[in-house]
Amino acid sequence: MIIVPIIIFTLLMATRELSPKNLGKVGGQVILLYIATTTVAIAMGLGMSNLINPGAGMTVEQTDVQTEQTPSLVDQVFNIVPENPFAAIAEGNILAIIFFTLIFGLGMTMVRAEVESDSAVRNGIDTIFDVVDAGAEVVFKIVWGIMEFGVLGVFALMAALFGEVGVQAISAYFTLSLTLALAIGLQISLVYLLLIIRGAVGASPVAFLRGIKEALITALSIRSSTATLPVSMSDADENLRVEERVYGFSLPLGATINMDGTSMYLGIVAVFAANMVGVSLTLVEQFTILLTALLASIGTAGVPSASLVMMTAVLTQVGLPLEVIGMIAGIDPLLDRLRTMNNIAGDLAVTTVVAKWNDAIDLSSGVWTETPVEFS
Ligand code: DAS
Repeated sequence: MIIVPIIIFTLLMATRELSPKNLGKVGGQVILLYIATTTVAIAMGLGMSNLINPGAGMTVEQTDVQTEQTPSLVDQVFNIVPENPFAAIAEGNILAIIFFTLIFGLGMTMVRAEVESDSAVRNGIDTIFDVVDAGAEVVFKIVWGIMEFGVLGVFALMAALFGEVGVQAISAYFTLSLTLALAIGLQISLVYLLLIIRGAVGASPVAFLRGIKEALITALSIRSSTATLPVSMSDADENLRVEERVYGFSLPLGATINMDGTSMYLGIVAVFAANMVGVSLTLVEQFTILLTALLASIGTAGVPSASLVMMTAVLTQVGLPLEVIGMIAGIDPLLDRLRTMNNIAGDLAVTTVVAKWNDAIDLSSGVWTETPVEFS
């Protein structure tokens, strides 16, 4: 019920941050790197899933697995552009809805930047964005209501699952958690620490970790990127010595649209759901999952368990049963902490390298000069 409103309101809200005025050189670098690290994260998650195969061997019979042949890769890409956006909404064509919403939102920010400040058009666009912000609040309220009562449903689904497949469910939850933890470990160590901090910035990955420690601990404990933002910004300013002209744009944007841990999880759960219903995903379907997870993660809110909501978009796109969301919701508070920590680490790693490229970081002060005592 809530998938389409969530996508439309949260994505339009996210595009408000992408106004052309801050899409200068720094903004462009930040957004391109956010898209790149998120794409790698999803590929890392899918790769790890194909290795570990979470949920395999625990086949539960499902009634609504849509067996219709997924369109070819070329058709999938062409189908992203809807012939009729309203028909796409009516049909629940998630990728097309996401695409049109992003284009419409970017159109609004571009028109807003071009017209006079007091023109009726600009006021109209501000009104639309205000309505969208209010709409997003209403939709989140509905989601929380669903999740409040959904706890009973989660209990029932997990009880039924354990009743149906017995202790195999425990191994399924274990492999799901292991897949996510390993993918996050690789993303943080290889992509952020080795490639970005050591490679592109030429600084000590250990110093970087010391510098963002508070933000990571906050993310682990409150599972909300948005609520961690003040800590991320103070770490960037005081420890990483990044100038505000970079982190003042990159971190609020990152908390809104850059969620590497979340997007990776969306891909992993899609493979988990496919394994649970005995469906093997073709490469085209996995590419569709990557694309949907990338676009859906842009719209995911930085609040606790936001993935569970956006997961509906990814599973719907590839015709997998939504029941799996209820089955894994019980362990989500644990996995959400890891995802949120990854989301924050990704925002700060990209912020650091963009600051380096724009001479907006002082690598001769803050954590960069302290000898890492506990790691020596
Ligand atoms: N808890 C979300 C966040 O704040 C992440 C998620 O649900 O995946 O980033």
